[in-house]
Amino acid sequence: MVQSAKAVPPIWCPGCGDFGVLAAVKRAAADLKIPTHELVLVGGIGCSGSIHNFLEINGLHALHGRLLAQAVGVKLANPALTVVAAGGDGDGYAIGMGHFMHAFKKNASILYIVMNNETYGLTKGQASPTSQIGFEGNVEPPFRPILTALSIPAPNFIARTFSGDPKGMTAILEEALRFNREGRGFAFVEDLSPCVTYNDTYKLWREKVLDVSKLPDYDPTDRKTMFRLCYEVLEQGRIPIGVMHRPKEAAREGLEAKLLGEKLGPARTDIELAPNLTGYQKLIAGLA
Ligand SMILES: Cc1ncc(C[n+]2csc(CCOP(=O)(O)OP(=O)(O)O)c2C)c(N)n1
Ligand code: SF4
Ligand SMILES: [Mg+2]
Repeated sequence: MVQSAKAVPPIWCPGCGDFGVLAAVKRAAADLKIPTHELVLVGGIGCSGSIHNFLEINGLHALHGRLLAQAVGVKLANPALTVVAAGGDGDGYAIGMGHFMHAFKKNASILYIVMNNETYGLTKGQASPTSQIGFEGNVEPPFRPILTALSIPAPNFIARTFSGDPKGMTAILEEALRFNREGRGFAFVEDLSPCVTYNDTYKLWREKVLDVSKLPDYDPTDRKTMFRLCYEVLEQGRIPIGVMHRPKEAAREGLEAKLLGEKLGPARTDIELAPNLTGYQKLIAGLA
């Protein structure tokens, strides 16, 4: 399933916020000198999920809402790979919500980028779990992914970026990828990525974003403080961006190290079938 592919030109609408993510991923991978054959991008289903087609790396187009399970699988099969999962708010916070929550506690060293445009872009602009009340008849309050992320006590890297600030996004993606490559665990970066066709929020978000690192109490090593700060910023009608959690300890806390230790992983291990053959035959016979 995983294949190296030539990049094709993006098919996104001109001005789509996802272009910012594409440029920042390219820049961050180049700055960190990640060899392209060591980089795997698992895309979700949605406009955002086609991002791997526009990069000359290994790509996998996952099922809708299942990209995290597949990305964790790739990482466990070969922990030497740098694995990025990327998809939309519909993909991650609706059908994929169960996987989203568990990804924090599993803590595999992969980067998950959610391109949040507060709508289902690919299927033509319906309300998503992050849509504001009133958008396309939505009557439900929007889900707040950063607060959920901060409420799960695991040593993850958590941040939010804005496609209108490509420099800031690149710096954060670089830090997230470094965190992964040191085997420290799961990195979640939500990018505010306007859908210029169905929900053009560029102007509004430019006015509302607030970099939490500028606040007096800012301490990304302390979840309680960051939860309170982000909550307060949201209550003021502003949108917090920046690094929201950066674990103090530099330990290798990733799931892959806990399960495999120093082993190379099944994708790089010769598997001998002979010792397991009798057990396998018994299993098959039992199913007959
Ligand atoms: C199992 C399944 N259910 C529904 C769909 C239809 N579908 C395709 S993309 C999508 C939502 C896309 O929204 P989002 O994930 O926010 O991505 P965006 O297009 O906004 O980047 C839906 C519901 C599908 N492809 N598969
Ligand atoms: S429909 Fe929206 S999310 Fe999809 S490519 Fe166009 S601007 Fe981007
Ligand atoms: Mg979306």
